[in-house]
Amino acid sequence: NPDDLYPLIKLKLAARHAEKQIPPEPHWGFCYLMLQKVSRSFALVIQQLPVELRDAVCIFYLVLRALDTVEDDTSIPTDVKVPILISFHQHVYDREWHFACGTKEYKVLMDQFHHVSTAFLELGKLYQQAIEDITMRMGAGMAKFICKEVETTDDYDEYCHYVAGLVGLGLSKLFHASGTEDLASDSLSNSMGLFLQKTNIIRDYLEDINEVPKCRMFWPHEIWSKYVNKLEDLKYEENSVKAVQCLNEMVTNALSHVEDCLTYMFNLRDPSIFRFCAIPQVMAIGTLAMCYDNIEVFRGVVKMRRGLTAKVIDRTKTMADVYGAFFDFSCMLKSKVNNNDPNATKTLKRLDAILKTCRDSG
Ligand code: RWZ
Repeated sequence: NPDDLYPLIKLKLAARHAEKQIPPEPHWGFCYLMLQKVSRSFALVIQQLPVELRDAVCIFYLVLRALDTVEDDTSIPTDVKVPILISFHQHVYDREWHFACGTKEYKVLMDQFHHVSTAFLELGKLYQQAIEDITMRMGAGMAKFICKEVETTDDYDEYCHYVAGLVGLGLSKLFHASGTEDLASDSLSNSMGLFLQKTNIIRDYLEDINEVPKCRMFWPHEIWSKYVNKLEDLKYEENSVKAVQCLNEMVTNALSHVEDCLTYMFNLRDPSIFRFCAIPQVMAIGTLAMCYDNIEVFRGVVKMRRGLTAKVIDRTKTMADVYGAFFDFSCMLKSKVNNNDPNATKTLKRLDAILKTCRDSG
């Protein structure tokens, strides 16, 4: 029983129930408790959304988290897994449906999935349709990539589209359904997800490569094969010059999405939706600035310091703040570019374009 495991979170939830921020029914209690457990940072930014939208985003997140738990569970044979991924969007409507997999808090989520279905069925029809549509497309995309390696940079963009770009498309639909926002274009919404996903993929190199039993890697062969013969060779000391050059090319690739992200955020109206979108984006550019030319990415996980994270959350309120932060982190990146780096020209070109956008608009 998750309620016994996390007394502190339970206390916090009780306080929020008392403030009428969470519906009192047990399925909603379970969903918000689960959200806290599986993603502290997401639970933090979701809190500022208007109530109706927040409930939809919470369920959207948990449904995708459950889908991801199925994809991630290496003990499920492919011939069992693929049909589940493909039909997952239908199970969301079925309070009786159940599939045991995953470990720890993800196992709890799967075992108690009926709470998520129950909450889903209480959402407005438009929210339900948006969540179903994205779940269907993400499940199909995950199934496609189970037996497919990330070979080219196009594959990389395609994989990131399924696991993150579609989240962007879905969120844009939920924002629009809530009434305050215009419907953003698919292309800009996709970029919002790709920028975050690519940043995570870069930052998590070591975590992913050391994963047992199965290490699924998302760095595209087309990029790393210019520097090493095997992806795991990047972590060995003797390859550190090549490793950092490869890392810098990955960062340069991620920077290609920044201008779309700035346009997307510029078009938002509601201040709470704006903050919900902007905080993770500012953290991402900050993370890229820390990772660039940093051999530590191959030695451990490079994370923004707690204090810097708190600063970002506190100081990301308006578009001017976002331009300011992207400007500062791009300057920091620019100062780290070494003329000997094989992609220096391309990196500087992308950074200068971002700096110009921030200067002209901010
Ligand atoms: C705000 C328009 C949050 C777009 C992408 C941002 C995050 C990285 C993590 C879109 C369930 C979320 C955990 C799907 C598996 N992508 N992706 C706008 C955005 C879902 C789990 C987390 C993936 C994963």
